[in-house]
Amino acid sequence: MSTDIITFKAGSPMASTLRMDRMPHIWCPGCGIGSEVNSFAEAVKRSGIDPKKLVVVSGIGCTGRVAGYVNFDSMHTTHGRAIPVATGIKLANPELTVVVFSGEGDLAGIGGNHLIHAARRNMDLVVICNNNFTYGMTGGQVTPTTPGSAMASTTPYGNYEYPFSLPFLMDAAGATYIARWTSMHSRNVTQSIEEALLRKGFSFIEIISPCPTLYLRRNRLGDGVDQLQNYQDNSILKHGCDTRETAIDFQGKIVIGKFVEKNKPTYLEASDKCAVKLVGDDYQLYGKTIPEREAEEKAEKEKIAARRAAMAEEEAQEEAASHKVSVSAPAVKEVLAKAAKKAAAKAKPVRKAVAKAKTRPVKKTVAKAQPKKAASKAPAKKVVVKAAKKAAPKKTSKLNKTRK
Ligand SMILES: Cc1ncc(C[n+]2csc(CCOP(=O)(O)OP(=O)(O)O)c2C)c(N)n1
Ligand code: SF4
Ligand SMILES: [Mg+2]
Repeated sequence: MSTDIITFKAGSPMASTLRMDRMPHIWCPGCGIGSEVNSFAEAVKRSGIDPKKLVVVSGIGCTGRVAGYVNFDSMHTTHGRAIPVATGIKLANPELTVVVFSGEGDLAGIGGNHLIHAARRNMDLVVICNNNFTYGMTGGQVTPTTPGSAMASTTPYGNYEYPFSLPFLMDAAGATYIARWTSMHSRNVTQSIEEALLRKGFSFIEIISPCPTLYLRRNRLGDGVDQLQNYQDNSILKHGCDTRETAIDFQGKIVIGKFVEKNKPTYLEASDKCAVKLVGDDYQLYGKTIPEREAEEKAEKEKIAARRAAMAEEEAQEEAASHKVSVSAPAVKEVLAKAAKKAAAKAKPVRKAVAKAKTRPVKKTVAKAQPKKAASKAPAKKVVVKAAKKAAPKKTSKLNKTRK
């Protein structure tokens, strides 16, 4: 590997959360998985949890490769078995935060039974499901979420099966936190993952995502960017929405938001309670009584809160420092002053036109079109833009002349 690439990798802002020695990754251009991993890494950082106490488990598939790229303890398990492995890890060491990151085929197809039972038990896991409506890694077969009529390699005349709506399935099974976003909603994805990392119980986050290579191409839906535009145009934000209303039709509306957030005892809490009933307060799990474990948990929460507070303080200081530097450093000041002078000289004719437009015709238009109180800024803007455009061609033609 050339030194340039090594330096580039080491300097990446993702160097602490991704295994840079495994880069470049296998994901196709325009695939949504990469941006989801980015959101996940950001959420881990923002949450303040100890990365040494985090485990990521994936099944098989393109999404299943996530476990191999993140710089945390991780396991790439067999197809559909991410949830049982994650459950085992959580039960063996309840202090760990366990995240399952996998595809909808892996989680709701071959692993569907594990998914519903982990939700039913309120197992303390965060499940991130990349839903691209296809078995990406194996050539684009139909999955349990492929919308009706969509083409897949196994449904060449269009899908005639009834798809799952995963939020509805998870709600019916008992999940205590359910959210859905698309891979275009990176900030919301980060926020949901952060929330899920900091809560107890079974959290399910679905991310609708483009697979340009197998799903979009076969369905003639353009590339990844076209699909992000479709998400932008067709997403409907409905926090708390009844999950029965979250079905997705082929290229239809996509209801997004946080649908469910409720508390009930987790699997471990319920099993503790049962054990205490049987053997009394002396009951121990891995050599610790319940009050001892609770005290440890409280101490960990305090550490997390302290890390979050320190991060917030650091961010605030950075913000303040950036303002200070731009005002006080003399060299920067000089450069800014020069730039401002230059810009002012260049902008003169346009400014004049804008000023003219502002003083006369704008007022007239507003006065004619609307009563005084309701005068909107919109018509004024139009006139200003027109005036600016009038002035602009002069500038462009000069420029063209000099180029010639
Ligand atoms: C037991 C078993 N059956 C089938 C496969 C083949 N297989 C590998 S990945 C995959 C589909 C994965 O689809 P999904 O979970 O949606 O992930 P994506 O590739 O779309 O991210 C299948 C069927 C396998 N590896 N093991
Ligand atoms: S085949 Fe599809 S899901 Fe797999 S990496 Fe490529 S675009 Fe992503
Ligand atoms: Mg898939």
